[in-house]
Amino acid sequence: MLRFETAGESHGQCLVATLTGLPAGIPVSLDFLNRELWRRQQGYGRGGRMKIETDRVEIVSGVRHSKTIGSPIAIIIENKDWKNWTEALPVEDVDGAEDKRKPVTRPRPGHADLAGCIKYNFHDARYVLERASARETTARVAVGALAKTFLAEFGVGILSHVIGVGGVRLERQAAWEELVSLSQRDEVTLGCVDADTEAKMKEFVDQAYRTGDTAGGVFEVVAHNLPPGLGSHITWDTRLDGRLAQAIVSMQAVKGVEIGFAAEGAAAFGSRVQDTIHYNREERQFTRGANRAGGLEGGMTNGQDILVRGFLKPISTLRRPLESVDLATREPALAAYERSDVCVVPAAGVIGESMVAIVLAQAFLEKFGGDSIEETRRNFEGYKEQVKSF
Ligand code: EPS
Repeated sequence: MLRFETAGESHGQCLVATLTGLPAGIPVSLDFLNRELWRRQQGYGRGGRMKIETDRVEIVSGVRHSKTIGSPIAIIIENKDWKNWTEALPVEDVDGAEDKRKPVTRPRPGHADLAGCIKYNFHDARYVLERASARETTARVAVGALAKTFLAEFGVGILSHVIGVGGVRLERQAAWEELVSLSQRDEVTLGCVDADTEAKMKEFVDQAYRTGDTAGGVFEVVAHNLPPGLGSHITWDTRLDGRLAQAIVSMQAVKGVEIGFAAEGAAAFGSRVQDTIHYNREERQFTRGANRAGGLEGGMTNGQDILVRGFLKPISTLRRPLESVDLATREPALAAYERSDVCVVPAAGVIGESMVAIVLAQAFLEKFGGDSIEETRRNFEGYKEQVKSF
């Protein structure tokens, strides 16, 4: 079973991730992992923190001579900002530490602050926000990059693009090649494949900047070249659609998820929604009339591209703060503001890719298993033969 965990706080020493269950023999490129971390840091609307950090992985176990060795992989990503927080967040209490705290007593509507304080019996939201922060997603992206590396061995690619910012929507489908070239860009604006739409998205973000507000949006993750039959229809918790939905909604600020054209489908007649089935005799292959199901039927991959969309609410830390209550005085007060991003939809797309990659790598290993990449490959090739001669 492939599993991962993250630890680390936004202004602590570092972020940590462990990934257990990858087969031995997968070639690992630190350049690729770091490039993925770089992609997560980009986008028009990112805040001051991204000017401080240059995220880079340090792998401390599980990879030797550029290959996985089967043992748990442990990753560390340094927080450069930690040097500004060593006195405010010491591990060991020392004399005078109390005065150096940076308490947050005016919870931000929409953030974890208030619920977390009530739950953990804190009267200062500092510890809650330190862990709830989307800084944690740096560790997810590092793990996701390893999952992508594993899947790439079998020709599977996972990329994303931004299809909505505020009220602006991309009105067409993007081709896989467009996502590939988007991912290779060295400058990221809003991660949209269409220049005119992206310009309108930028205007929306500018408006948020001008008014001390924030902007949400929608990203789409596409998983390309998957074999049919990952996941299963037989039990609720093996259904791949459910597992992908959980992975996407677990991301900070994501409030909704859509697989395929779910919202459109709910408003249309059934005859217009299902992807008709055809057979190409020459290629001896089943083909489909469309991909409205987003590559998943009955909780299994059907061989078409997986399409998963995440709906991101606007970030809850506002420069022009909303009404709240001071936890100490219980008097009305404006919510806390230190600094924040204005829009993070392109970064969320990269995180979404990582979450999808991790879930698909899990499903892949459930089906094909293997302690070494050679063993996984043999099992995979055997299944491919079976599918071909079906
Ligand atoms: C983030 C780092 C954070 C925020 C953001 C994501 O840094 P800081 O809190 O020091 O500004 O920029 O986190 C949030 C949006 C949030 O609500 O906590 C990052 O590395 O992505």
